[in-house]
Amino acid sequence: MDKNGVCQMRWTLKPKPEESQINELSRALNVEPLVAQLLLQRGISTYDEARHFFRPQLSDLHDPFLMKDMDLAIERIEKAIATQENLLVYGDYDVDGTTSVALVSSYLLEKYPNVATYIPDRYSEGYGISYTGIDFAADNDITLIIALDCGIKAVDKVAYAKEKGIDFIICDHHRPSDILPAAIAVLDPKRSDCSYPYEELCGCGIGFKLIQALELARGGTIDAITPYLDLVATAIGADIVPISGENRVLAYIGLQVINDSPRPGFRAIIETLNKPSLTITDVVFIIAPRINAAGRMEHGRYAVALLTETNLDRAKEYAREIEEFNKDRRDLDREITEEALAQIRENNEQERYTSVVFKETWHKGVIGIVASRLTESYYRPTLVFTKSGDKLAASARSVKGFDVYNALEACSDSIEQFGGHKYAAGLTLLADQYELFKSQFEKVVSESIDPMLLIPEILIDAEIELNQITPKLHRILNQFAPFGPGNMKPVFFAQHLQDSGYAKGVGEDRKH
Ligand SMILES: [Mn+2]
Repeated sequence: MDKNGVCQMRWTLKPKPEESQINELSRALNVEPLVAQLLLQRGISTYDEARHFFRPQLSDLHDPFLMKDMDLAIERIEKAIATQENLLVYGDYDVDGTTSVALVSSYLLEKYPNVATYIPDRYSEGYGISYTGIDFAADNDITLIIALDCGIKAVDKVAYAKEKGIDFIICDHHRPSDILPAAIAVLDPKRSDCSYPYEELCGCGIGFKLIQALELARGGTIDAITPYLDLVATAIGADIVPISGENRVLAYIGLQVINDSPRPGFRAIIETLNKPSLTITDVVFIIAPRINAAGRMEHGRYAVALLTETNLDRAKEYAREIEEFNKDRRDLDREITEEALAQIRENNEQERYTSVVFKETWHKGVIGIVASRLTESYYRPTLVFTKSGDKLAASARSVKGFDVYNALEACSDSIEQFGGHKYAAGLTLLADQYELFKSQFEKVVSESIDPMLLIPEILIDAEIELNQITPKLHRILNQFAPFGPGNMKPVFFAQHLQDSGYAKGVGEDRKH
C-alpha cells in the first residue's frame, strides 16, 4: 500500500495462444475466438476436451483400481469385515481430513457396524498420525487403521502399530519420501510407482476412490456413492487443489449434491444463509471455515459429528455449536490482526521486507489466518509467533513466487524445528532466539527476494473491447465454473478508458 492507502498492483497479461490455434478451436466449437482463447489457456484444445470440460459426468471418473495398492486395500478391508475386526478411520483435523473421515466411516458403517473414528488433537498431538492415536486403537482392540489425508511419511508410527498387531491402510495425497511406511496398502497418486492418470486428488478424493473401489468390487454402481460427493467438493475447495481433470468432475457433481440434496450437517449450515445456491467460493468461504473452526478452537471430532449426523434436528444443534467456535475464531482473528498491525506501526517496521510479530497470548489456532491477513496490508513474507509450551511457535505465509520454506532453511541455526512448503510453513524456536531469528530472516529475504514480488500481481487472461461484453459471453463464462486453481475466474482488461465522473466506492466501508 502506498502512503495514500492505495494498493499498487502489478498487471501481468497471460501469454496469448497462437492465432491459428484460437481460430481452429473457435470454429470447432462454434464459439467466439475470445472463448477459444480462454479454453486454450486452460489446457483445453480439442472438441472432446471441451465437451468434458463443459459437461462433467460421473462416467468421466477413472477406474479406482488403476491406483497402486487399491486391490490390496480392498482385500484387507473385506477380510476385516468378514472376520469381524474393529476398524478405525483416522484423519487430520482440517477440512480435508474431517470430510475424509466422515466419508469413509459413514460409507463403511452402511455395511458394517464395528467402525470408529479418530481425529488427533491439534494441540496435544499435532498433525498426522500420532502415537496416542495408535495407543487408542490398541486399547480398543482395533486391528486395522485407515488413515486419510496423512500418513505418507509415518514410517516409525506404522512400524509401532505393527508391533501392537495393528495394520494400516494409508490414503494420502502428500508427496512421499524415498521410504514408504510398511502399510498393507499405500494409496497416493504422487507415488512414483503409481500410474493413476490424475495426481491432484485431495485426501477426501482418495477416500472417495477407496469407497468407489469397495462399491464396484461389491457389484454396486457409482450412483450408490454419489451422495458422498458433497464432502469431496468441500475438501477440493478447502484444500486448494487444482479444479482440473477428475477434480473438476468431483467438484461439479459435488456442488449439485450440496445444492440439491445436502447431508443434514450441510443443510443445517445452508439454511441459516439465505442464499439460493452455493458456488465453490461460497463453500470455501462459508462452509470450510466453520468446519475448520472446530479443530482450531476445540476439537476436530465436532466437525465429524456434524458431517456424519443423519438427523436434521441434531445436525442443527451441532451446527449451532460449530457456529460458536467460528464466531470465537473470527473475534480472535480480528483482534489479533489489529494487535499485530499496531505492533508493526509502533516498531516502525512498515518499510521492511518481512513482517515478523509476536505476542505470548495469541491463540495458536489462528496465527496462520492472521499471517494471511497481514499480507493484505503488508504484502511480504510474514511470520506470526505465539508462545507454545516453553518455546515460541510461528505460522509463516509467503507472497506469490517467493519460497518461504527455503528462506527459513537459510535461518535454520536460530530455528529449532520447521516444516511446510513454498507458501506456508510452521516453525518453533527458543524464546531467546527470537530477535536473532527476526533479523536473520529479514536479512535473508531482503537479499534474496526479487523486489517485483513485493507488489501483488493481477493475472489477466485477455484484452477485451467493451462491446465484446454481452449476455451471451456472460452465460458461457458461467459455464466455466467451478473456478479454482488451474481454472481461475477470467480477468479481462480494456485500454483507453476514462472515469466519466460517476465512479463511486461500494460495499460496507465504500472500500471497493
Ligand atoms: Mn489434504
